[in-house]
Amino acid sequence: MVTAADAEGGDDTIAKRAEWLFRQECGFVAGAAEAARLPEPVLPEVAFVGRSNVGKSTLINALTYRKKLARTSNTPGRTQQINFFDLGGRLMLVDLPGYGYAKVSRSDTESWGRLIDVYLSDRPNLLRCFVLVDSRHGIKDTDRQMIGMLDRYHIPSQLILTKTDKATKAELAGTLAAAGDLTARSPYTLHEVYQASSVYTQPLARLREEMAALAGL
Ligand SMILES: Nc1nc2c(ncn2[C@@H]2O[C@H](COP(=O)(O)OP(=O)(O)O)[C@@H](O)[C@H]2O)c(=O)[nH]1
Ligand SMILES: [Mg+2]
Repeated sequence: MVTAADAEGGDDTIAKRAEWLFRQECGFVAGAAEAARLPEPVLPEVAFVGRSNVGKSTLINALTYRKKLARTSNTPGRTQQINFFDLGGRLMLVDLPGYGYAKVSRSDTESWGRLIDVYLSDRPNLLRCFVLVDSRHGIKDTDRQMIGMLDRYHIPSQLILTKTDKATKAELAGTLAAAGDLTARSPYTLHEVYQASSVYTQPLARLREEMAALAGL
């Protein structure tokens, strides 16, 4: 097998390995709207979750240097399925359906809960769930509920503040403070809080390194 180190001429830093990993082929594997359609839990897996429109699809595209891998949309609340993307046969990237969209019906909210519940309750290969929060809007009750759910399932979570290019300094500082409070209180949430933007993508390198490490590279 060609390893990341080989591909990079033996230059074996985590930064290089992460860069290598995220430039590997990445393909859509499955879209599961029901538990029966979930792919086998074979690869190490990381999931992305957050309120509708928070920038999940945009982040997955930016991380993988692609434009249209995960569908981005201006119409929130549409993707009610769990989408799986295989990155180089090393890591599964999982786009969970967004929550907290006001116009979604109660029955849709319930089916969202059931699907997420089934997925989170029985996914031994799920190594981390990244919870995305809009850096302008701060942490909402639905985000706290999501973190609470991940805690109950003992799934390590980590916050990513999105759209930092659009936030004022005061908004970002407020969201960072709230994020600090939350991570201090939530037993399964890592303390490091990431920032992400589709405009200033340099900080994404750190996030890729974290995921490459989870993939065992
Ligand atoms: N300026 C800016 N816009 C963003 C960023 N991330 C996402 N968006 C926009 O926010 C909207 C929702 O993004 P999308 O990725 O579809 O959100 P999702 O519903 O969480 O998957 C789209 O119009 C994106 O172009 C960002 O970092 N900066
Ligand atoms: Mg999306």
